[in-house]
Amino acid sequence: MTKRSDMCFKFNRRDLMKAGAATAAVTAIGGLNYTPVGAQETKKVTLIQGIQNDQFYISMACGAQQAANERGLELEVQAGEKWDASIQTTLLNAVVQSDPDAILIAPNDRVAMISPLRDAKDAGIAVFTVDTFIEDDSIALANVASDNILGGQMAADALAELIGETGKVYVSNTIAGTSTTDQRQQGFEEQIATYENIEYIGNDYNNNDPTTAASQTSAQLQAHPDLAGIFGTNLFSAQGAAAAVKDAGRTGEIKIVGFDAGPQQVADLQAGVVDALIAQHPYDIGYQAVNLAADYLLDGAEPAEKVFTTGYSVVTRDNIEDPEIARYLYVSDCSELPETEATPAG
Ligand code: T6T
Repeated sequence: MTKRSDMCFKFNRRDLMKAGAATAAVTAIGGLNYTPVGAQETKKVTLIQGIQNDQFYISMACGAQQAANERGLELEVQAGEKWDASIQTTLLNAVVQSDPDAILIAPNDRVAMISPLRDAKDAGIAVFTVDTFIEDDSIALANVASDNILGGQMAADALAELIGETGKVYVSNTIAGTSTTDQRQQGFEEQIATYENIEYIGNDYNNNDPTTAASQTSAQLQAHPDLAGIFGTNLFSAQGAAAAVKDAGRTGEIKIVGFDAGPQQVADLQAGVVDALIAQHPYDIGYQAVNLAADYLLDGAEPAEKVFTTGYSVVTRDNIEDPEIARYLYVSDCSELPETEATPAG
């Protein structure tokens, strides 16, 4: 089977978005809905994001909506207000009650979300994980995500280069048990250990809260006045680290590599507080995951692989104006997507 990631799609995202979702032939007569013989009912897919108000997941939802429009699926998007497995379990259970045909979810914890997702699968719902995964690969039909160990390694190499391969480095991480950020830290630690003149002083967990990330980073700056570099493992960690360095008046002196490419991160990069961003391709994750769900729901085709990996773009002040880079900056609303031709997946 040809994987979607192997195919090139040329389209204008915004025009297609405006075209709206294709609908199945459901007719209302006398207040009753019925589906004519031979017509297929519209399949319903619910995307459960990792958390609300995170431009990574907003961009992912734009790609998911685009694919839903193209494939004639109904898409609903849900998210909890905090990164918390118990809040997400309550939300997931409510979504299961609403009986969608498929659920796409970024699980908040690699272990705690196994059992609620098994219940969803047992209820007859097709489950796909996007971004994060769970430690049981018998539940989701596939995971669509970045290669997060690789991303952590890329961050280590970028930071090593920025600090001239010498000095102390620190990691601001989110919440242990989050598969993506666990793997980014792992990749970073493995790779940074290959630089003999770099000392890794360890990490803090900031509970996915930029204010906590900022105060923890400030404390590390006090404890290690000779700190050379910082890796923020996601959007909120990187934002918090940048705020602390700016506050300490040490912009440019301490190098920061941030994962993700939200608007505040881009502003920090342009202001010289952050030096490189490892941008994921969340639009492509959403686009590809909905297409996999459509293949399964509409054509009965199971995914050819268990894991589909999307790409990265390393964003710096030197390349940020390049349209091939700029199109991967995250958006707060789908209307902000560039008018350029897009090549989803990769
Ligand atoms: O980095 C992304 C995502 O990949 C991760 O799983 C959680 O944090 C983000 O959503 C950014 O805030």
